[in-house]
Amino acid sequence: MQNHLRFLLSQSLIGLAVFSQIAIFAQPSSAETMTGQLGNVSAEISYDKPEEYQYKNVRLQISRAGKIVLDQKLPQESEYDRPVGGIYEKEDKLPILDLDGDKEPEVVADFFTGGAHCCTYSLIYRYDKKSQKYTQIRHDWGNGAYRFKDIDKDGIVELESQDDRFAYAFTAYAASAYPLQIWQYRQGKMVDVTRRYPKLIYSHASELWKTYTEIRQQGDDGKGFLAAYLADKYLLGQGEDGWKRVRQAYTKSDASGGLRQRNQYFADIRKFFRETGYIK
Ligand SMILES: [Ca+2]
Ligand SMILES: [Ca+2]
Repeated sequence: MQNHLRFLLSQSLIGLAVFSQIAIFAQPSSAETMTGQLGNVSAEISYDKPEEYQYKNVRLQISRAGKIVLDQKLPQESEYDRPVGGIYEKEDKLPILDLDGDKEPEVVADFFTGGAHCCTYSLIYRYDKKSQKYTQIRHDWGNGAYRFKDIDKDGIVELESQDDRFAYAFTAYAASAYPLQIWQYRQGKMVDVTRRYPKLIYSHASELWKTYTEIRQQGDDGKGFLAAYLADKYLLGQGEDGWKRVRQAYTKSDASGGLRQRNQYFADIRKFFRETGYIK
């Protein structure tokens, strides 16, 4: 349960941070800012004081040794799409860190598009020495969030998250569960490196299984958790063993559904796992 709760908590923390900001700064006027700095790189996100949950004139400025090298208005999906802090250090802190260990800091701007729980995304800016300009990629985290964590202790952070494609895939959102997903930022791209961390996947799978048994006792059929557990098992190269446990478990929970429904659920999993790359 713990991992799942932690992710839910981190999601609602983003919401809380945003709403408390709105509560404090109710009256409109001048700009709000979020800043960060590492070495000679500093950056600032600014926006008009939010009104009615709407954020306007969201701008990013990046400076090197005090000289502004990027100054642009950021594209928002809507006016509810807003910058969020709190993922790294403090709430008003804009993450600037060397994500790939090449001694050049990247700027990471996180956003929340608004709505009940969706969606968060990051804009990652890297400096191109040749053109002396910043280039940017966008990474979508979906309903979930992520955190920076140097998992293998090599001095370069990984971005620990969960596979959001599992939201709504087998059951309602509230009962959905997610396999572990770990990313590294390399040569300007995000690389899924989850399979390199079997110990973490193993304990993640154990947590999912534990939660599955808990929610079964509360009357949920556990379809979301079984699917996420099985995905973790595939990441470990233990798909067959995973299926064995899932088949045994889902027999028990099948009293009302019947054999057809069970077979359909398993077929849906196989199809989804092929589409999402868990089954190769
Ligand atoms: Ca770098
Ligand atoms: Ca690392």
